[in-house]
Amino acid sequence: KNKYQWDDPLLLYSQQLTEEERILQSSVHDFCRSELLPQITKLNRNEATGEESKALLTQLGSMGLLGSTLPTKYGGSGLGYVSYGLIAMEVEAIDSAFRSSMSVQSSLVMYPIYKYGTEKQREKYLPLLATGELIGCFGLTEPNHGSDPSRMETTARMDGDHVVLNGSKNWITNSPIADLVVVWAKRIDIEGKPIRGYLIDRNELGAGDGVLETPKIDGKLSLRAGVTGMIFMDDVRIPIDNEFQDIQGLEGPFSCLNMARYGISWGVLGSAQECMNIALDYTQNRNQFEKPLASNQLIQKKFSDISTEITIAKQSCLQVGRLMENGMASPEQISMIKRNSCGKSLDITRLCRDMLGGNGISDEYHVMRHMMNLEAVNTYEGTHDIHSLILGRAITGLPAF
Ligand code: TGC
Ligand code: FAD
Repeated sequence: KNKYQWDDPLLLYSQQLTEEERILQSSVHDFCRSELLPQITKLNRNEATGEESKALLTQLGSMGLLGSTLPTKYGGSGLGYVSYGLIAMEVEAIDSAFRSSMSVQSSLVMYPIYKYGTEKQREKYLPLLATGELIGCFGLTEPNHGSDPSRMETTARMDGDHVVLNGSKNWITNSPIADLVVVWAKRIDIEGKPIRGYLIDRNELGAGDGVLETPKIDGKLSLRAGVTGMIFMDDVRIPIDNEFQDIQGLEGPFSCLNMARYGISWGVLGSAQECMNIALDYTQNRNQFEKPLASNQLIQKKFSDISTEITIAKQSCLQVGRLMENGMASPEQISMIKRNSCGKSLDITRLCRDMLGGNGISDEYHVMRHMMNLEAVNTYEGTHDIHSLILGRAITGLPAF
């Protein structure tokens, strides 16, 4: 009889990863435990400042974790999508805000510059983004338009060889500390598919180039170890070269979101696995009614459910990652795993919080911090229900938006 490995039930780690992927996963795991874990409770308790968030990105950059799928020529690490997923999982096992910062920099800023920028922009920005010397953000969501970005109100107006941007964006990860702002706006002179992407280099805006403000949003009860803000643009004037070429309409932002949603699908399983491990240790060591909590049937059923969901979810992420590496993945497959991983992981963190009893509400045990983080992760990059509707449209052929 083959021995069951409760910590790798379907032998994903031992049999389905390449040697390089296993080594990478193990080294990122060690880095996260030694460098990131010791910071997290204090950062979360006090809400991270901009300076602290910048320092985190420099740390991630020093390990080659920013833009890791991009070619080494541009400062990337030339890794495959499964490796990217494993990195996201290890980082998010510490905190979703850390993974968020990494996702935005890699998938929502470096990726569009790599895919849609000019060669000059790639050479100028990507290596500095890869080290964390420059920080970027991605502005799609607006105060009046979250799930329905096609109705965005931000405009782009041509002015000779420049573009003038007006509008506001809301809930933007890292906007308060961003040097580069990727922003999506509607060209008022174009009918049909007017949405275009723009790269605002904050350090190059001069006195007559309008006003760009990116205030921080205070008082978050989720992702407190990262900074989130707004973007206000009042006649912000940038060269037309900073409009992304060869991409029109919503396909522009959504092609970036595919990458980030995929990373989230792996990432949240890191949070779920971490909470399971903490709850397992806790219930094996805490006695009530003169026996370990873990010896009760109700507790064991919870662990069976949790382990099954995490294991099946990891397999689905691995399959989509391999399809991406072979150029065969569809956006709906990514919607399926983003929705499943986030919803299930959120439920798992709640169950784990419960198993820790009163101690579960203390930040020293980490579980409730993960639970609160996943409320935001379940909402951003397309809410759980929006991904249901994307899948529903693909199944029935009928859009329900
Ligand atoms: P729809 O008609 O479906 O599509 C419009 C055009 O876009 C194309 N498209 C895609 N292309 C590539 N990948 C995808 N996933 C795509 N989805 C759609 C589509 O083919 C079409 O192209 P074309 O050439 O025909 O024009 O557009 P819709 O307006 O009906 O879309 C509806 C819906 C609900 C699917 C969409 O709006 C949606 O996904 N809403 C959710 C919004 C969202 O995800 N926002 C995320 C903001 S960024 C963020 O949250 C970052 S958090 C970062 C962090 O901290 O980690
Ligand atoms: P709404 O669209 O108003 O939705 C509210 C509720 O209504 C949800 O439950 C939704 O599922 C439901 N709903 C909406 N439409 C329908 C429908 N047709 N049928 C049924 N139910 C529906 N955005 C960026 O552009 N860049 C970022 O970096 C970024 N970072 C973020 C960081 C954080 C911490 C958070 C919280 C958000 C971030 N976002 C970012 C924004 C995020 O993508 C949006 O919050 C998300 O897309 C949902 O939009 P909304 O908040 O406007 O909610």
